[in-house]
Amino acid sequence: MNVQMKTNDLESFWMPFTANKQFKAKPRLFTSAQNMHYTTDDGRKVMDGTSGLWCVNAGHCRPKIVEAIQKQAATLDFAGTFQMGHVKAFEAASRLVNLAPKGFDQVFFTNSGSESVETALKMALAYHRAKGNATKVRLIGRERGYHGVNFGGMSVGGISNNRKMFGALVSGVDHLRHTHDLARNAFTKGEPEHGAELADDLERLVALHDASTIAAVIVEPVACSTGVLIPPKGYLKRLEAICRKHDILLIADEVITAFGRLGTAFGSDYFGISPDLITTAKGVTNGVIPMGAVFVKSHIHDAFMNVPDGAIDFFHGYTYSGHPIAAAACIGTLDTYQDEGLMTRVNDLAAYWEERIHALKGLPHVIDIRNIGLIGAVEFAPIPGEPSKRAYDRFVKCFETGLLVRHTGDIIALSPPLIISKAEIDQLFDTFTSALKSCN
Ligand code: PXG
Repeated sequence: MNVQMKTNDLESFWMPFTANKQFKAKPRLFTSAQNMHYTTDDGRKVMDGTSGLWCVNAGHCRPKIVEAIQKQAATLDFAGTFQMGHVKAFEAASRLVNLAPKGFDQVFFTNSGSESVETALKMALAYHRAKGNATKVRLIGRERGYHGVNFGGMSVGGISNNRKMFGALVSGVDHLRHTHDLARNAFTKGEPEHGAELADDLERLVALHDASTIAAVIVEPVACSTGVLIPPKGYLKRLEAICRKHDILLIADEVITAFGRLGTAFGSDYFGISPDLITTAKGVTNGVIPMGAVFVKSHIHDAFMNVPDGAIDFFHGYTYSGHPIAAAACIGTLDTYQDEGLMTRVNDLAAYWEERIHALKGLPHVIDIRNIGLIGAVEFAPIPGEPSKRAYDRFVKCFETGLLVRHTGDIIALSPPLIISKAEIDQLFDTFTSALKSCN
């Protein structure tokens, strides 16, 4: 720690999803960033192997985004969007809609992935009610799913550590089985062969609850936070077909998979599905300013518009929905994505990425390697009695030797900015390999 940080109090900030005591005893701090790299408080460069927290898709401190924010802050710092408006929010929305899959003609702004999820779940309930199907109230998530930390998202989420401390959660929620199957699919390159039939689990829940009570199913196209579970071939299309059959809305939670991570603007494009609602955040503004966006198919939006003149159509929104600086950041981000072809750049990198990550097979304790687009994960055999220590030790080793990775349980996830070069992919895996070889 340098002198300046020593004078700062690390106690006051109760850090999220962090082992606070452990961290504050030996902190890891960044002070600046540029393109593919962070700089630490002791002046070391650390390659960003995770796009911050899966959000900095265009790399750090990119000029068009920085300029857009600076200019906006000096021009119109805040204007609300309840019964008022400002041009940047409308411009950002129409730019986003232009990038979206066919049929998504409206965007509802939030400030995070968690808020996008709450918004989409509320839209699903209110949609069915508006259509005269007020009994459709159940929400279906999936085991090991992550949909943020607010009550709706936590309830449809399927990670037990995120749920167990917080009471009974939202009622009327059920979960599909997850798709992780090491016995059949370990070391698969790309989409696993086995498990499309797990989508039929939705038929089980329909048989149990009856379709007349089910409003929506929410899934991540690739379940990233839980440790990168890639959908088995055909699984998502099969799930979509069952939703259609029973008039159940399909919500694709694309907080991570949207904005080029798989080589397409949206994960739904990649997998050839057409959900009813798509939740996004993170890459909307390259992670620079908090913003989320729910993309809405026109039949959903239109069902809300059948109200008398002057009546509010959706009793929902946030003070900062469409915040001017976030909207400006979004426009600067979309310009950067466009100028640099970042929505499709992964197509040129994915094969090399796959080759390099699968070359880790055979290193100590590695029990699975998974990849899709510019996402990768390595799963380790846990140390008996010390779950997640194996991945944590490797995460710390990587940080100390110049690479930022993410660990969850005994899995390490990789998701670098989409601007990464092949030489930087080599550097990333060279550092990662050394760390894996040097830890117990
Ligand atoms: N849905 C999905 C699919 C996400 O991945 C959220 C909702 C919630 O977004 P907010 O903006 O409220 O955090 C997420 C967030 C990790 C990691 O390392 C993943 C997320 C957040 C932080 C860390 O896996 N995903």
